[in-house]
Amino acid sequence: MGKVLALALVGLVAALLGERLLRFRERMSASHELKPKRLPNCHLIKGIETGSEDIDILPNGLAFISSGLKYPGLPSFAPDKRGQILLIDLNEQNPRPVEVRISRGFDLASFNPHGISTYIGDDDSVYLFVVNHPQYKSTVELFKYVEDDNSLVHLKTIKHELLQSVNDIVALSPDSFYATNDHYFTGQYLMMLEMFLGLTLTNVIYYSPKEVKEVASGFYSANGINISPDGQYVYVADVQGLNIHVFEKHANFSLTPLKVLQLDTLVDNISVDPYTGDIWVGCHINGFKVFFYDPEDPPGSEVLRIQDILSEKPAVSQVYVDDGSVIQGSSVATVYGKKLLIGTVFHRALSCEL
Ligand SMILES: [Ca+2]
Ligand SMILES: [Ca+2]
Repeated sequence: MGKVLALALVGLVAALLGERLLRFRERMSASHELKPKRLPNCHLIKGIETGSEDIDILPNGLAFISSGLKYPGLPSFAPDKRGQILLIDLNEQNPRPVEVRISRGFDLASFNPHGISTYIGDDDSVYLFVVNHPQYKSTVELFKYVEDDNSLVHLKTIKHELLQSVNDIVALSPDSFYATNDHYFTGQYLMMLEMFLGLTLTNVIYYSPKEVKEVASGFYSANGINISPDGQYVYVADVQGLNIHVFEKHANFSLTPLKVLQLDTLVDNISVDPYTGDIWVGCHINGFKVFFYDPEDPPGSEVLRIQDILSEKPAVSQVYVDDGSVIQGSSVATVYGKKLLIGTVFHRALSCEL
């Protein structure tokens, strides 16, 4: 009798694990392949070889790029090299990225930048918010950009117990923002278990020096976040939910869920065209290929443009697809006029003409 019970128990556990594995493969789009879809005028940006996870472009065409992310479970081509913020001027014909100098006193050796967001103050000061993972922890670094000598003056490091595993941020003022947490747990093994089990414990946090609060929750893994040009709507990518959540923003910074746009790709960072309001996203076609990196069969890249997301029928167009032979693991896509920039978690960056 004991043997029968033990066998039944083993069978039950195996069935449960099998079911979880199946769901996990679905959330990672593990069998997903796409045919390449190229744009006519694209070139790899020289000097970016180890990631361009997030890109944010100022209205004058200066683009900040976070490069060199080290993240549990994800590949890195330069695991011992510190991260950096690069800048390119998109008004130039063939812009070359330059590293932005960071003011003294900031711990550059452990700099591990992830999501970024710019904010222009009333006096035209440019602020750069950077998600940082020194020693794999999460902080938000606030900088002021000084164009005259291409430097970032470090203003403060923000740490908070609600900001435990930050992926991306969107600035709301010179010292407040929304941030996404992509995991509830910290530490590589618990993070992987959380992903495998498909727990929906991640959230969006509002941070200001006076108040810190959760404003949205229930995501498998909240990732990119951005805001509509009129500041009324907030978009959040749930990378493992394969979707984008739209929220209405209120005066007290709370968020009300409006709708979810379901896609069949793993959406990473979200950019918003300041003139048209169109949403541009860098996506992972197949999450397994990103996490279980094989240089012989690398992850591809996909860029989507979403128009009229608030309407009954948003238009989703697939703008660019690569099988990984050109660019691997796209995490962001953003436009400046007719230029499209595609950034990646750990690989290169591509500039295309639309
Ligand atoms: Ca961002
Ligand atoms: Ca991201």
